[in-house]
Amino acid sequence: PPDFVCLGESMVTFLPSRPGRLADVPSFARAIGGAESNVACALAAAGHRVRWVGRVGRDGFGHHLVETIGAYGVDVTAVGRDPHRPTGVYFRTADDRATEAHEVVYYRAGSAASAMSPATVPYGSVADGRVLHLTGITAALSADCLALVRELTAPRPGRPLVSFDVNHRPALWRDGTAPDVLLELARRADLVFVGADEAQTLWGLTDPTAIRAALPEPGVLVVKLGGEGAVAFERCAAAFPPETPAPDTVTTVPAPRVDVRAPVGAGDAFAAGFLSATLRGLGMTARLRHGHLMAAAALTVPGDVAVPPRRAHADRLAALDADAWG
Ligand code: KDG
Repeated sequence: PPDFVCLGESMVTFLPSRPGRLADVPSFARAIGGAESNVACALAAAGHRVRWVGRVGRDGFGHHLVETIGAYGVDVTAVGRDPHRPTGVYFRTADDRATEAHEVVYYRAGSAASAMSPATVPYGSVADGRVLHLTGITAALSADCLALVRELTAPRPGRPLVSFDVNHRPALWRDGTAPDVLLELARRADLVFVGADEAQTLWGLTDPTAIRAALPEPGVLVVKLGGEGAVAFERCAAAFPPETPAPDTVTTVPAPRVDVRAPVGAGDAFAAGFLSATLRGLGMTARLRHGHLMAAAALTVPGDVAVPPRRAHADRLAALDADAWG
């Protein structure tokens, strides 16, 4: 069985040949995207056994995604192929550092992945890993996809550890339900990643302690503070007497300074570094550092997925003393 199962929609991504408005860009290069498969590729590159579960069309783009993600060493045997619906694609601007000019255009409504549901995704293909990684993107794709994420996050005996990245994508949530749905799902997970910027947009909360107060259930909550770093709340062993809320250990680790080429994919890389270090049983500071190191690799390439540092190299960097970490 795999260490990790990552479930979600992957898309062919078109990276513009130059910065500027999409209306002005003359050509695009094909790449791959999809938050969960980005995490899967990074985890495979870090040496883990990983399966990506998704659904693609029986078309050239679907074949390309499956082949490319498979070439990272990710198990793609459980990916569904839909004979009737297309593989999703998306375009985004190159100078997409949260500027006014930033544009993301999805062509994914009615995609093959939007037909993922408790009926089309066998529970056994998703639940046999040690960790199941999901994101809030899947919940936004269709009612069926939301039902699937609800099923996979429902408490049940033998459930793998559920990791949930809130991943709020405003363009996918037109009906105003994102704040409630994403909070509901995050509260059912064991490990949650959220950006302070997302928490601000969704719930009007930026202070990590306030975010933790709104999301007390997950054993671990990681709040990402952009270029500043990240803070993790980890619930300590059960408190006594049992009605006393278990206290948290709080760990803050600054992010290394890097020359950002494109921020897309950095959150996924962070999650992969953190998850990898978690499975290796590393302490919280090291888990956050491995998250930052993977993110740094993704930030410095134009596409979503970077070649991460080798494990031994990352371990040496993560072990540097606090001075090196700002
Ligand atoms: O995290 C990166 C993703 O946002 C990108 O790969 C595309 O999955 C994607 C999405 O839905 O935005």
